[in-house]
Amino acid sequence: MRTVAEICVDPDAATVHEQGWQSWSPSTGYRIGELPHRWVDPTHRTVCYRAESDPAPDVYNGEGLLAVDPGDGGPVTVIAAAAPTTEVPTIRASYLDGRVIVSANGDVVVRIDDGPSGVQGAYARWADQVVRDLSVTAPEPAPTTWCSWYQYFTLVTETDVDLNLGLMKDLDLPIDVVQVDDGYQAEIGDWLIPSGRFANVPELFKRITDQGRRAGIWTAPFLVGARSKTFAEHPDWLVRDDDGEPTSAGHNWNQDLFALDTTHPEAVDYLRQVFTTFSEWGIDFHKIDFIYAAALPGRRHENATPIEAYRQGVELIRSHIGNSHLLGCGAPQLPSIGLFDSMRVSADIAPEYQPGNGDLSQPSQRGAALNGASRAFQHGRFWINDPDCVIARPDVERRQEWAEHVARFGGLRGSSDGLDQLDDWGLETTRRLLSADVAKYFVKT
Ligand code: 9PG
Repeated sequence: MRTVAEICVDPDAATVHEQGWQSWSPSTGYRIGELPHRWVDPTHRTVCYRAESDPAPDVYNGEGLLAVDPGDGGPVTVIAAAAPTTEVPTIRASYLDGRVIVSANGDVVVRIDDGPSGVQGAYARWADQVVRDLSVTAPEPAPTTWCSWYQYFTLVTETDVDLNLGLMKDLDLPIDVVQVDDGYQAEIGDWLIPSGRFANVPELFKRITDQGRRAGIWTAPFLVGARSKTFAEHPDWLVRDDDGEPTSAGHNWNQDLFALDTTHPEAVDYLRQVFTTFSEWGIDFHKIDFIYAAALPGRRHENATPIEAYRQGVELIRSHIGNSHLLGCGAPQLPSIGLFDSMRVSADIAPEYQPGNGDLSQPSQRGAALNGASRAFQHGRFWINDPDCVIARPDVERRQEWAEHVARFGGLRGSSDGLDQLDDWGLETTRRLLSADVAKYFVKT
């Protein structure tokens, strides 16, 4: 780490803004002395934060991006990765004797910004510069979706999807894409083998497209679960530690997770087979999730940096899905610039306002809203922001607040209730949020 900036601040009014590594990493501003949001359970460090970055609890930490508002009316300082799609330095900040001292472990730019709209404005002007430098084309408005996750979770059945397909027709809801989430597949890594709850996955997608809607699917393409057939049959496809053991990609679904080596020719061939098959099934909307896995440090078949391996993996998927819509999730944010149509910018929404264990990377309205606001500047620049789905059924705590958040920050508009669960308010709110002309929400400075 070397010092890259020393900023004089008013300690009673200054704020330090952190931007986390990936979709679910808490990102927000703090008053000096306020402790930043961190993992509670260490397994979430790999799944929801940056595995290789371990800041002390009282040190502010941005992954490739951090901003300081001095609180005295002076300019905002933005410290950012100099080449955000190549190298994402860890940036740390601490307060000492009237100054915020910022250090980084790689190349950064330091921008002194005295333009309007505070930290969001300063971030937006930095992002404008990034997309100009990288020639990133402005995103198109995203289609509206219905997603199976936030009602049915992993227990979703083919019948559940059919029920909702019928209801969205009867209710005449403006849903472009029906996106089947986690649960259709036998295991994490075995994407072409159906779970016992689905009789015929391609036939289900055909019923979706026959109704005039687009078919969407969830995968975690760079994860391999310890229970999967892929893990048992192809241990050589995994990213490995220096000691030759498969690198941990964390733990979820009651099993250990590992990372697919996106530079291994056979793994590449497997991904080609999976996504080509999906295209044959008529799928043209892809939510690719837990994709931080491809950017974990470790040994790979080819001598690629983790970010190179990550981008190769996403570009490979892109090359097999034609003009389909690509939504990233659990995705390192800066390494994803220029690769996605839309991007989850937050932790998951949940019917609960507070996260169960207090960790804001975990499902909760509070955590989801936190990042949706602090990452608003990305919307319309890097991609369409996905603030996560609308859930509007009566058992959702503070549901009006969540609807207001999506109305304000939502680029991607999705519904994720069982449509039979909605009361009048829930249905009208869902209809209103899905009907909005979202292009007008693009933030411009
Ligand atoms: C499917 C879900 C949904 C959801 C995604 C993602 O262990 N974790 O910390 C953890 C974080 C997020 C998460 C699951 C687990 O949710 O964001 O929309 O697709 O996967 O499993």
